[in-house]
Amino acid sequence: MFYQVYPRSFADSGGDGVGDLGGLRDKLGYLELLGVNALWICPVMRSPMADGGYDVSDPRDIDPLFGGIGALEEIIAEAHDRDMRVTMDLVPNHTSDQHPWFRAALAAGPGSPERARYWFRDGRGPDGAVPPNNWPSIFGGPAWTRVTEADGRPGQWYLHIFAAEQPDLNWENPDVAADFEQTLRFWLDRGVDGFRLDVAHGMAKPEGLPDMEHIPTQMLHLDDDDPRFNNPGVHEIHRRIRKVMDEYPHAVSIGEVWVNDNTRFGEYVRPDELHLAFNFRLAQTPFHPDRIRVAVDNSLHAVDGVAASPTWTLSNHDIEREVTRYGGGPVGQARARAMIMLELALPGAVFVYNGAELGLPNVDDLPEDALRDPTWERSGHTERGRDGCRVPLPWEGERPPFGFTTGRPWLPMPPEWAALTVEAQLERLDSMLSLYRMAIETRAVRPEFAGGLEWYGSPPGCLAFRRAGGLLCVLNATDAPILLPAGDVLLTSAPINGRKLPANSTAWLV
Ligand code: TEU
Repeated sequence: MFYQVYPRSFADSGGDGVGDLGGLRDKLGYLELLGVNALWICPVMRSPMADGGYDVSDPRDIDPLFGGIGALEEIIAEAHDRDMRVTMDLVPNHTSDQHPWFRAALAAGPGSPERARYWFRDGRGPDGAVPPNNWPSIFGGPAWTRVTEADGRPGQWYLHIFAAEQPDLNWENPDVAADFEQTLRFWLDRGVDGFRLDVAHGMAKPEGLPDMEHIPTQMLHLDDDDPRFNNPGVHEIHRRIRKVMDEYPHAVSIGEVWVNDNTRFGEYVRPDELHLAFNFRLAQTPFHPDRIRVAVDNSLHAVDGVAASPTWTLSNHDIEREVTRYGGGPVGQARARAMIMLELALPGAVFVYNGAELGLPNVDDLPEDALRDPTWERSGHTERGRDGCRVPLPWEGERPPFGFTTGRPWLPMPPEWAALTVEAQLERLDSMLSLYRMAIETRAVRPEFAGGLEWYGSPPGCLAFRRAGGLLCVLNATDAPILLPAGDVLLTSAPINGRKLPANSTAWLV
C-alpha cells in the first residue's frame, strides 16, 4: 500500500503554517501503525511554489521551505528503518519559469540553443500577436505566453500546458533527457526507492504543434485525441528513463497516465517502460455497482496484455475527496468505507491519499482570498481549483489548527474537524482510521488475498468477487440490508446484524 503525502498539508515542524519534511518525519510512526509499505511524497524540490511545488527551479535540491536536502536524507533513513520505501515525485514535462535554463532562454533571444530547450515560437498574425496555436492551458487561459525581448518589444511565445510559471520542456532536445537522467541518478544514489512521474503521458509533442480540433469546455476533461498529451514519441522517453531505473533494480517508477483507452494505457507499462501507471477509473466512478464493475474490469484489462500490476486510487491531490464525491455526510462516509474495502480486496497496488484514512471531506467553502491553486486566477475566478482537497490534516486537540502547526495553517481548517482528528479516531474502533488499520493489516497477513479475481453472482445493486486465494468481497450498494453468502466474516465496513450487511457497505468473507 502506497501512501501519498502532500507535504504542504501533512504536518508542520517549523511553525510557518506549511507542512514540511520534519513534520513528516515526526509522523512516520503513525504511518507505520497504519500499515504503509511505501510513501509517495509530492514534489519537495526547490520551487517558487506557483503550483504547490510542481514548478521546479532546481530538481536536484530540496526546497528550504520543506527542510532542505538533509531533511529528506533523514526521512529516507528512518523510513527504511521502519521498512517503508520512499518514492519522490518528479516533474519531467516542465520546469519553473525561475529555472536557470528558462531565465537563460529569455535572455538569449530567438533562435538560440537556450530557447531550443523549451517551445518558443513566433506568434501568428501580422505582428505576431496571436498565439502559435489554439491550445488552452489545463488551468485556464491560453497555453502560450508572449515574452518581452531584450529590445523591450513584444517577442516570441512559449508553451505552457499548465501555468505560465511552468514552461514545457522540449524533450527532442538532448540536454533535456540528459539532465533528467542526472536527476534520476542523483536521488537514486541518495537511497530513494523510486519516483512518481508527473504528467507521464505528456512530454512528447506532436509534429508542427497542430491546433486542437475540440477545445474542451471542462478544464480537467479527458480526451485521448488531445494533441497536448499521449503522443507516440513519449514511449521512447520512457524507455530511456527505464534504462536508468534498471541500473537500480530495487527502484520503481509510477507514471501519472491520464489515458482512457485500455490498449494505449497499457503501452505505458510495457516491460521496458514504466513499472506502474496510475489508473484513475475508480476515482472517476460514482458509487454505482455496474459502473464500479466496469471500472474494475477496465483497469484489469488495461494491464493484462503487458503483465504489469494493476493500480487503484480513489483520490489524490487533484481530485475531489471521495467522502464528498459519494454524497457527503454519513452516506458519503459509509460509501467511502465500503470503497476502501473494495479497493483493498483487489489485486495490485493501492494508493491512499493523505487524509482519506480520516474520512476528510472536501472543503468547498474556503474563502476566496485563501485559494492558492493557479486555476483560480487563470480561470478568471470561475473555477476554484483543487485547494478543497488539500486542507491540512487534523492531528489532535479540539480546535484548528489541530496540531498541524503551531502557526497559522496555509489553508484554514474547519472547526468541525475536531471529531476527525487522528487522536479522536485512534480511540474509537468504529472510526474510519480504525477501519483502514484493520483492513490494511488483514490484507497484509491473510493468504486469501492472493491471486486473480472472478466475479461472483450477486443480487441486483450488489457486487461480489472472489480472489483465487479464497477471499470473497461483497459490496451492498442498495439502500437496504442484504443477506450475506455463506462463509466466515473477516471484516465489514459497517456493523452487521446477524448475517445482514447494511446498505452502502462491504464485507470480506473466507
Ligand atoms: O497533474 C496533471 C493534470 O493536471 C492532469 O490531471 C490533467 O488533468 C490531465 O493530464 C488531462 O488529460 C499533475 C499534478 O498531479 C498536478 O498537481 C499538477 O498541477 C500538474 O501535474 C502540473 O505539474
